[in-house]
Amino acid sequence: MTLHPAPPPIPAASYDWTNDEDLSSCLSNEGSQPRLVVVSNRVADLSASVQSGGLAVGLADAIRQQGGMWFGWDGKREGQTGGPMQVSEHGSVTCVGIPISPEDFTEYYAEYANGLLWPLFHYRLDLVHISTNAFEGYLRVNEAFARQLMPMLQPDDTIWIHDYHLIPLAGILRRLGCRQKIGFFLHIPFPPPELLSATPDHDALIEGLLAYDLLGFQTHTDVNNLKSYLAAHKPDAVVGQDVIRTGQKRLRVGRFPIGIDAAEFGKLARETSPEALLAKTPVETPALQRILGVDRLDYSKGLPERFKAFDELLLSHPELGKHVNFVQITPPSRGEVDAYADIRAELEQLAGAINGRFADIDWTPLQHICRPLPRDLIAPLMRHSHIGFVTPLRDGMNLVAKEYVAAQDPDDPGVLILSQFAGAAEEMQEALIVNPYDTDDMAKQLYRGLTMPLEERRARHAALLSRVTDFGAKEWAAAFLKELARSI
Ligand code: GDG
Repeated sequence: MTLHPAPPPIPAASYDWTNDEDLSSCLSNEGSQPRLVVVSNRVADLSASVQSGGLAVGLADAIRQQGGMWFGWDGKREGQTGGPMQVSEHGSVTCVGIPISPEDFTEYYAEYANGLLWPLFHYRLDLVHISTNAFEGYLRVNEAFARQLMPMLQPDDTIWIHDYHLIPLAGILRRLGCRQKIGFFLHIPFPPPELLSATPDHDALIEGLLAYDLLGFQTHTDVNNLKSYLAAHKPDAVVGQDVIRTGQKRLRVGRFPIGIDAAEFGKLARETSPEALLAKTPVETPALQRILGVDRLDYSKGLPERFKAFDELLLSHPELGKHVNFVQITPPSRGEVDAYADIRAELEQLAGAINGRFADIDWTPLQHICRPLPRDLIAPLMRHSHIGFVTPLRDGMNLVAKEYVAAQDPDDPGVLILSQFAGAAEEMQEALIVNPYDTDDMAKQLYRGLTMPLEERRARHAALLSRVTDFGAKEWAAAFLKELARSI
């Protein structure tokens, strides 16, 4: 059967590891591989069952399989930057947590990383706050990371730095004498040059990126945005398919779409029966068909638009009343940033209006659960939901889309509705692809998903599942590290 029309051609950009047939040879960690040192803003708690953040989930899957050291902020707010580190062992992974002072937390994390870089990189200039102090705090904390990491490094280590909090880190490490290979992976989108140049620090950020040996992005669009920036603002840079040269410096660049451990997630989803699931969750029983959203509370996730689309679905299809419900799980994040308090208030108002209009004594149309649920409940909940509703306004990748596919029963799968602006849409064209700003069309696609024939659901799901399974967390890490090893 024919599914969607063929996806639009993807512009040529960089080495595409998803076509690398030799990849399986570098998936094994046997032999004398260099030690992997992962650095991210925060070290995830590898023993926790609740990790509501894509970086923690994706990286935890990858580093557990590879082993090594994971270095980052200890997550507390009362320490002194540069103070004593906390070291803990989790199987083959050593976790090292460093403290950050409350002032540094505010300037580096709340004001610069999440008050400027996050909205800017998600194309939200309207939410960007510019402050010189914040940039200085950002550099200061990156310097503290570098100074505490340096003495722990071994000569043959491979260093893999993650995400927008730590862009300047490689440049500082080099200044302190670090000679090991250093790669960088950006988990969030990389914006077009017109947007990036809205921050006065854009030159410094780009110089920071150019100090790495390998830059990894989620999508072709992100890679091309970096190349467009260099073409517009750094005429001395020579930009090839996979290689950038500036002066004496040569680095590689590539697209490495992050994945999940699909087999593990699928197993987790199968382990709990629908009856046991209902006994354990705050989700109501009577809905015949469930629409499910799972997102950190964040304005980039398109939640108000999603609520409005559900409202339009109920308005345009009154016959669905009492036959469908929408469960949105939204653990709060970054409460110290104003925009996050605003989005929460807006959602509470919308949810109240929708339930006020449609609810009945035996039916709550929209359940908005504003707290994290354990992963072993999220997975079966996804399996027993008819629609995975994943409609960010902009997203680096979006692991929830992949988890929803991995959780389904292939004989009777649900339907994924996916935003065209999620990085995952580049690989997941058999989903129902929607414009997350177009609430009318999203309502129509919800109806289409709820009424889709079994044969079509199976065909779409089979295509999606094979891709999610073939290019998972392990392949993502292996591909990045293989490319980093090739860099000079
Ligand atoms: C960033 C980028 C990129 C969510 N709520 C709960 C919960 N989660 C889990 C999900 C999923 C993860 O958190 C969220 O990952 P996403 O990828 O969807 O989004 P971000 O947190 O914004 O992640 C993103 C990612 O990094 C990786 O590179 O894909 O684009 O923004 O795993 O299941 N988990 C539990 N309870 C919850 O309530 N246990």
